[in-house]
Amino acid sequence: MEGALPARERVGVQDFVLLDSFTSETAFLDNLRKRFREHLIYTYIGTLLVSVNPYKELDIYSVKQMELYQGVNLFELPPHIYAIADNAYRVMCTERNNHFILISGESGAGKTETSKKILQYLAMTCPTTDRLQTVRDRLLLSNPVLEAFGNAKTLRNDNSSRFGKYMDIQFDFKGAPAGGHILSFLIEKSRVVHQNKGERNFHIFYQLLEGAEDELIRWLGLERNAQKYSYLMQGKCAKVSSINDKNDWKTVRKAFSVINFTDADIEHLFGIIASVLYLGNIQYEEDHRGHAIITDGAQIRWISKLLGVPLSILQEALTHKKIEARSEELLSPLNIELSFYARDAVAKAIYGRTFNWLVNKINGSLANTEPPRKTVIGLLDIYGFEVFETNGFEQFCINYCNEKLQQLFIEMTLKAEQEEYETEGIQWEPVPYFNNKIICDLIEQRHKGIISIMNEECMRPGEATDLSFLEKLEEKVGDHPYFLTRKLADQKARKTIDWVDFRLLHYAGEVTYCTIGFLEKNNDLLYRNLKEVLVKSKNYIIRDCFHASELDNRKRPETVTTQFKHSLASLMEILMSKEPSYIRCIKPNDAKESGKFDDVLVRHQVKYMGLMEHLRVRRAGFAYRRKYEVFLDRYKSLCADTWPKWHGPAIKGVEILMKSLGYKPDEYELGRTKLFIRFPRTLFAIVDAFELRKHQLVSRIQAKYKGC
Ligand code: AOV
Ligand code: MG
Repeated sequence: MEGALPARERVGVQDFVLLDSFTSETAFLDNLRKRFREHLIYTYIGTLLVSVNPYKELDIYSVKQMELYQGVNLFELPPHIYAIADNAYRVMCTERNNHFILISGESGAGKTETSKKILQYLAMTCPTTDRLQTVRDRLLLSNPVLEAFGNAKTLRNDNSSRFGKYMDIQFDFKGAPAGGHILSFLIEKSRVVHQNKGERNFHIFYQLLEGAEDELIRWLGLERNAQKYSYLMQGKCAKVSSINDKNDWKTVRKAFSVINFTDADIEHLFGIIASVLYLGNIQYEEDHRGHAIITDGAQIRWISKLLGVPLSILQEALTHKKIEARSEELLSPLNIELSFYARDAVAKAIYGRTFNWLVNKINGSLANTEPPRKTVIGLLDIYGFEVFETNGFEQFCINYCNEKLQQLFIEMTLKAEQEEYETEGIQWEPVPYFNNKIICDLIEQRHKGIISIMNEECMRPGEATDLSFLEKLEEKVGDHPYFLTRKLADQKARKTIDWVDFRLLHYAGEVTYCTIGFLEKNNDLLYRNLKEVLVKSKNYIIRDCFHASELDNRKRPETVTTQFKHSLASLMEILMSKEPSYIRCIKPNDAKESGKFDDVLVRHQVKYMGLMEHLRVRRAGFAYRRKYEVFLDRYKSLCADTWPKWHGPAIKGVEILMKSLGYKPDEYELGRTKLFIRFPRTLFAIVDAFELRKHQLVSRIQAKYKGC
């Protein structure tokens, strides 16, 4: 009888560090499985939190739970994302430094849900005033808007993030949320014009058709039936049982008003969304010279109205290309294929840029106008590693981004930690781990990496093709151990790789990429005359998004992967300067089912995330470390010999202090410049909680007297 088992047998341990046979992967998995069966989805490895997606609502996110975790030390309550958030918040308040919480895991593992719940926790539990209430609401409501425009149903996740998001929550000196800022990364705009079977376009299109007020629908000239729009029907699944588009529309609508959208903003914004739908329905036929002409003028008339561009010029731009010949501009008619290309390119461009406009607009409403010094907690929620039957340019970018985050994790935990023991002269048996830098280099190295090779091919318009790109790859990185093509493969692997594919051995598994479309998507060109039309649009969002300076031919725009590489590099810099907390999300099964724990799938994730290595380092290492001076300054009041002032060397003072605190010699080590404690005990917790309460009390008193 299961209920008769001792608690530890039944529910496992809440920190993997406490496992008896801690080095065995099987023991690790057993513990995770036991806990999952008991709906205990969170487990620590020291201060890192492992989360397994329950695929069902659990009663662990109530206001009561939030209150429970407030101001309580990490290990005093069952593992929870609230504990991680609270810990980051408390350290931020007491040490006045910046933090970030890195939430990672593959597609569908639960990153976005975790990030939303953490934001809710911080927004609900931090002190606030009436004025700050608005900031809090805006922070919370920015989520449904960005999800509506940036998430979509994929085969892996019904609410899959198709953009990367890094959000700074700014706190004032009282620890109250004072503002925020969002950085977004590379939205998957190809989804606007094409979806694979079983997938959808971005949620907002369906929400608009299902939920919008009759008046808006009429103004936009739309029909409510998604089947009428070609861009919405390629995946053949406009309706999804887990999604309520009508309700979601209501939330988005409410969010718009809180984020300060005017009626004009809404009209212009949805004018663009509707224009995308109309673009998708434009059809062409061939005239007797093989030139494309638009078959039905209804769509284009609506676009002309909604985007505020002259009909004839728009029509011309969707069927012609402007070319420069001897300082003269000529209009060359397009064939059907190129006209479709031009049509899709506009749809992608206006959607992608409108998304960026939206992020800026939200940032405007979250901007903190108060000058006092602020500290931040950053939340990173990106698109997770993904593998489909066919993987293209988008998966390449997404998986590259995940490689970079894994690299950051390794750099900041496994590598940095072990190097620190060495430099501090602490006795240490190195724990070997797989460093994925080799894959990051393969992708992003200057001149030699896949991105550089792709960019070089993009510089040869008219000559280069996706296949010539593949050949260049074979020539330049063909001997790399993590790269393979059909030509380079042995007999067995050859069967599984097509002639147009290349395969990368990512840290999270093999992915075979089909090169078709790589160059075009990397170039991301929009014909000049289409840009000219958009620059002159009367729709002010479009005008904000397309500047006349783009028409300057001398400037070659950066390719998509170059921009992405740069934005990831600056993200890494931002993160490296902050104190990290980690949440590693695990997907328990591929069927999105609750209660199902697929051993093979989970074991694979535990392996590639380096969780066993992390555990080994944690077990053998020290969870807490501080410079002697900092430690002494903070805790000297706890010992008569070091209070009020210690005059000798800091290391000596720390030694005396540690003894007086009752620590045994094997519980800590004294390094060259720092003190290392294996498992900091609740003593610090008491001190920390005391300090936080003191801090909050002082803030409240200050706030009270400020008004006098
Ligand atoms: P992801 O962000 O990691 O995938 P999500 O956070 O969107 O994954 O989670 C996928 C789905 O799992 C959600 O829509 C919920 O149905 C369910 N889920 C996740 N976490 C929880 C939880 N704590 N409690 C209940 N249900 C949960 V991706 O954005 O595709 O990489 O790109
Ligand atoms: Mg997500």
